[in-house]
Amino acid sequence: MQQEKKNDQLSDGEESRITVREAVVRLLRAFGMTSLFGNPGSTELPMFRDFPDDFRYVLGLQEGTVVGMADGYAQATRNAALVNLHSAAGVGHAMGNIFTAYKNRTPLVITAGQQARSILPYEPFLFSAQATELPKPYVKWSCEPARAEDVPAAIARAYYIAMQPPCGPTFVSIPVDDWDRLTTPVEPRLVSKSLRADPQALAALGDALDACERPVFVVGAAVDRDDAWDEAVALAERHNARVWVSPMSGRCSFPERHPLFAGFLPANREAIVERLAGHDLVLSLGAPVFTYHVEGFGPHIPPGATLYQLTEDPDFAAWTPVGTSIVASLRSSIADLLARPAPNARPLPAGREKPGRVPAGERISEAFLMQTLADVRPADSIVVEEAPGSRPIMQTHLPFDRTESFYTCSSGGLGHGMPAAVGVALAKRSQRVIALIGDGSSMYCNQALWSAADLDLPIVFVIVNNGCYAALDHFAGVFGIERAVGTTLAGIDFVSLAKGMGVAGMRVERPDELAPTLREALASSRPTLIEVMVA
Ligand SMILES: Cc1ncc(C[n+]2csc(CCOP(=O)(O)OP(=O)(O)O)c2C)c(N)n1
Repeated sequence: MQQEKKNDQLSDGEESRITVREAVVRLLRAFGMTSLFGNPGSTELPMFRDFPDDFRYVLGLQEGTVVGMADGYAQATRNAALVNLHSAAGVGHAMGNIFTAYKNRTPLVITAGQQARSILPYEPFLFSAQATELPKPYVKWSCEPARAEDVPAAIARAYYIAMQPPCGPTFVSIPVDDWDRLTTPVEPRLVSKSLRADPQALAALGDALDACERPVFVVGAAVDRDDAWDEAVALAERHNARVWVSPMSGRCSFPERHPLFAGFLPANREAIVERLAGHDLVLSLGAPVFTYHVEGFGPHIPPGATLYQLTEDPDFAAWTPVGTSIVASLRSSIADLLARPAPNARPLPAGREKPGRVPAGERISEAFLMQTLADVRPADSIVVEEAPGSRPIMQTHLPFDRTESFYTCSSGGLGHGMPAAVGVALAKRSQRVIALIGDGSSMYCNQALWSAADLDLPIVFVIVNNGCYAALDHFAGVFGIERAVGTTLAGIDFVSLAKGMGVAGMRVERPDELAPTLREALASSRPTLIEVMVA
């Protein structure tokens, strides 16, 4: 009797049943996720048995590269990107860039293959034990649905969670036999994302801003990510506040040639307090307070200053050690602050000192390289950077002053920049993308070169070849180490490497060759790698 009832229920809506694959394809289409970044294996093949004509498979030749490309694409399109990885080993390879996507707050829906449900008890070849645990804690949500029928609903949930600020990667492990099972379609829904600030808390911040005498702002990646660039500039101008960039910010969130721009905060507690000294109010916009790279002691902000933090990230708010945190969307909160009556005018504070012109010299210096890039790059070009030792020099000589013009990883995990440049270029076909990469960093996910050639993306890869891990040699001093081991990497021929991957390669050794070579590469319709031998 009970069995009969169950069968009746199962037949309910039978006529509307479709395969799990079809239900997932419909959802992905509705979410605008028709580019699939992947590297396939046997456990993933049935996912796209009949690959839809309106979908694009973006092949990466190693899973770190796959996730890095998806990260760049998601950031540049402001929508979650879809990733498909091979069961356990593929997820393992991807882990470094999953960590980075988590720190970048990049929305990704990551699917991974799993062995067929019926053979899971027998430890089958290529299966993933505890599949949902493997990417933790660097995914916001992880699931292997209990039934094949539940896969589409899991994909929908993964998408909404990935897109909810703070955005980030989510993970769905899918047994290979699920795709041909029948299920009922899942309708896409509107899940609103904006977090409006508590009006009382925001009014208190507004009052404090109006009443203070020497305000300073610290901007983080979330300003650019939340499309709050214009609002942040307007708020700084209204209060004549100096503006620093938070340590290790992954995006450019304030025009670096603006008279109020002060510079980049180092990831060091005492040095931050020193830079912010003399201000009576510190307003952190879309940034952690603060990201430290070295041990430090004493206060986190200068004595006498009050800190306010406006962040979309409840976790940032929770671990911030001092002051008042308001969890809310950046753009709407800053707009609300701008809607208040204008405060009394304050004097314009001193801006950042302009760097002098760098002479060409006998050999190419990193400063000369950055200056030349600033001279020749198109105004609307985008730079994706992963050149750790060169970064302070870039910050001095290669300024950015537009929204969505600069990307780097917020995690410090190398292997993001090269593939992220491919993802950004795929999303922004009308703009030039320059990947500025250290020689050491370029070796972590250099399969990205092949993808750039495969996708015919005219990216200019600039390899800063100093023959070593300079950042580590510098950092050794923090620990009182005179000579670090394992930091020399001479003997790599980057031009041959590029050519082997289908990318044009050129080497530049003389300062006078630099600008013409960069111009030629920027004019090319194909990807080019320029190996710059720096002193
Ligand atoms: C995945 C990963 N492995 C190792 C490191 C440690 N690390 C930090 S900087 C660096 C050197 C990078 O070398 P390169 O790209 O040549 O830049 P340079 O330091 O010479 O400017 C290394 C190995 C890291 N950050 N991430």
